[in-house]
Amino acid sequence: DHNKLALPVGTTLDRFIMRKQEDFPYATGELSQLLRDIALAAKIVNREINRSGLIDIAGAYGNRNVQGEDVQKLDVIANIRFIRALRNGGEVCTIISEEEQEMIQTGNHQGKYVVAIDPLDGSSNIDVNVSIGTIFSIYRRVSPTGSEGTEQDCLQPGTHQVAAGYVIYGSSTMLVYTTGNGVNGFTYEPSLGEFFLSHPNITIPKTGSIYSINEGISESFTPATAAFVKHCKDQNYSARYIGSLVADFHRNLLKGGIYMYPATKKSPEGKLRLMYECNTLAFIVEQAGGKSSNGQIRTMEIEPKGLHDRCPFFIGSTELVEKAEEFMASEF
Ligand code: AHM
Ligand code: MG
Repeated sequence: DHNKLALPVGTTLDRFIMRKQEDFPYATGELSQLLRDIALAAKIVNREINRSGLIDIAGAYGNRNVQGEDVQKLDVIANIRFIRALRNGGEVCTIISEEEQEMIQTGNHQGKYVVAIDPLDGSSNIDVNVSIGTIFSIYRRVSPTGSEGTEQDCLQPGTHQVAAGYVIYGSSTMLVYTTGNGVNGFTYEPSLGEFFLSHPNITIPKTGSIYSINEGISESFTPATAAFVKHCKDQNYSARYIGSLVADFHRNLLKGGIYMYPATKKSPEGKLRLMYECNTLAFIVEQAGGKSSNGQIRTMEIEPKGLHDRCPFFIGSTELVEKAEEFMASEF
């Protein structure tokens, strides 16, 4: 059965998506098309990011470039690029974006999918040449096709995701995604304009010795969070915190570790967003053999109430997340 054979390193993303589709005999190819649309937008955004230092495109919103046009921030540009790609691709009826308060209707009433996206996460890192990322989740709409997507289509729990992924614009650009059948990573070769399979079947180590949390705000940690961080130090774990979620997650995924953005006094629900940050990475980490929760409830089982809900976030190697949950149990 050739479909079940692992595809070799070096397979292009397009070919990989095509071959994976063959594993589902009745697949119509719409999800495959949608993944290709996202990959194309990622290439465009990657190009803009790489040029940002040169053409001052990263200037403050409202600046003017040499042509006298308004210069837009990269997160605004990324938002425009991804929305355009999803609208033109035709498979998506509705988009949730970190950049926009309301649902975005694409006008594709036949589109069967809903996408939740943070087009460019870690924007405070752009100006200082630190890795940034795009984070996306794909859901099947629940309302019938033929009209706009509804709030019900958008507010589905993470367990309903059909695909999830991120792009990391780092020392190299990578796209990592899952359709619920393991996690695969593709590295971008800019001179060829292609993503190539470089990290087949990613699995996260069962445990690790890295903890990632913003300790600058430790004064506002709850006692349980503070106790768990103390535990990490007692174990002599390394502290690693870039402040760019995708980059911090990606490192811990490959090396093992735990990333935390807990509830704080200032933000009792934490900082990160359920729909296009936490659920996305939760699906990926579980597919890689790891774990994600709010300290008690599995992230993907949290019922979303609003498009931009936040939740406390503990994600990474299974043993470390379970240890964190033991500490957090005193708070629930
Ligand atoms: P952003 O969406 O405004 O870019 O913020 C999200 C970022 C994440 O990338 C990162 O994990 C987190 O905020 C860092 O927050 P903090 O600076 O509070 O540690
Ligand atoms: Mg963000």
